[in-house]
Amino acid sequence: MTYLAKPTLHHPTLAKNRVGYTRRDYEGKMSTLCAGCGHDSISAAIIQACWELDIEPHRVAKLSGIGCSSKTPDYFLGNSHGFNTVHGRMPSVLTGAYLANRELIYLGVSGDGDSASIGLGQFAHLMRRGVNMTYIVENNGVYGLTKGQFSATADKGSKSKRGQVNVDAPIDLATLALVMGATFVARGFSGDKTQLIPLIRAALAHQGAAVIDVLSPCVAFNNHTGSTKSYDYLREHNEAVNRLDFWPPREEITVEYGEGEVTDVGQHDGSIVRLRKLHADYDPGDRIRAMSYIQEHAACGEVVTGLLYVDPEACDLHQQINTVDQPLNALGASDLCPGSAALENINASLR
Ligand SMILES: Cc1ncc(C[n+]2csc(CCOP(=O)(O)OP(=O)(O)O)c2C)c(N)n1
Ligand code: SF4
Ligand SMILES: [Mg+2]
Repeated sequence: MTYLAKPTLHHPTLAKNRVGYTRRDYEGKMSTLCAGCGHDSISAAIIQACWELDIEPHRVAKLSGIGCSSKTPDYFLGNSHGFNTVHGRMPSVLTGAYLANRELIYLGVSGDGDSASIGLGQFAHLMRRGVNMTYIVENNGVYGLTKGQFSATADKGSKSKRGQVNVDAPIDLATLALVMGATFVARGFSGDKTQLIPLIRAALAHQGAAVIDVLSPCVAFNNHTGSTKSYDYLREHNEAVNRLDFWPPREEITVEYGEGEVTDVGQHDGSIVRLRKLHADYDPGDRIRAMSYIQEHAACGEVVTGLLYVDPEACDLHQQINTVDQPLNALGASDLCPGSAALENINASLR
């Protein structure tokens, strides 16, 4: 039941992060999802990533659409701001919130139905505008909440639980994010938290549009033979192109690797993404090659995961449209409405 809160009492010896919170302070209510649902593993990875990054929970705004995936923000970061929007409309609400207040850390959580079916237009425009946020798609290839219809990410030829064959071509959200201009694009698997947690940490630190398409099996409707989004299929066909380590600006890099095995990518805020290559020919700095790489491997039934593309020089929406630094609710009436003389000046400058 969604109203079930977890007990707030913490064991006094629980480890605290630098800002004084235990991992449990990043949890939410009890999950009501099916036992074994991939989405719950993603919630756990978000909790771990935010705790490790020493993010103060009240600095996060989590937004979602409609679906089992979009319900999950209730199950993590219970002390953060939250907004559960209409189906497929999270991107525009997130954009508005970000324009009004850039001081929060924006986390969008959505499903493949929410983002690739009803919300496809919203998804595309969010990417091309460079909104500074982390967008996690919990991708199971079906509409889990409405009992397992194929979504637009279901592979052509894959089978439903009742044996129906999907005849439509799939939409690959990582490729679409690349085409539309996202500056951090990754793919993960809910069954591989070792890969997923650093991806979430790096995405949260990225100053631009960051997307992680996380394959997240639906155990109730899409975990059978013939499905290409089941645990078994994803374990067998997962091709990780790299492994990631991530250090925030203030942390000293302590892990050593042999020369030639790793590439360090510095992000705007001084944080470092360290990539260990697993595929010698993969370059996450090459947007065009990333698209063809994903598609070439998809054609052989392989699911490419890891950090697929990053632009460390990303420029975000506020920079592009040159807005004021302060949140709009901190501006006075005279700033928000500077009067007819100011309007006259603007009009004159446009004549
Ligand atoms: C405007 C509108 N149309 C349809 C629905 C019904 N509906 C609810 S959730 C959903 C699909 C959810 O699929 P997805 O985003 O993949 O989430 P999942 O449940 O698989 O995690 C649909 C079609 C709705 N709530 N609102
Ligand atoms: S129906 Fe599928 S997506 Fe929804 S909670 Fe159950 S396993 Fe997860
Ligand atoms: Mg889904």
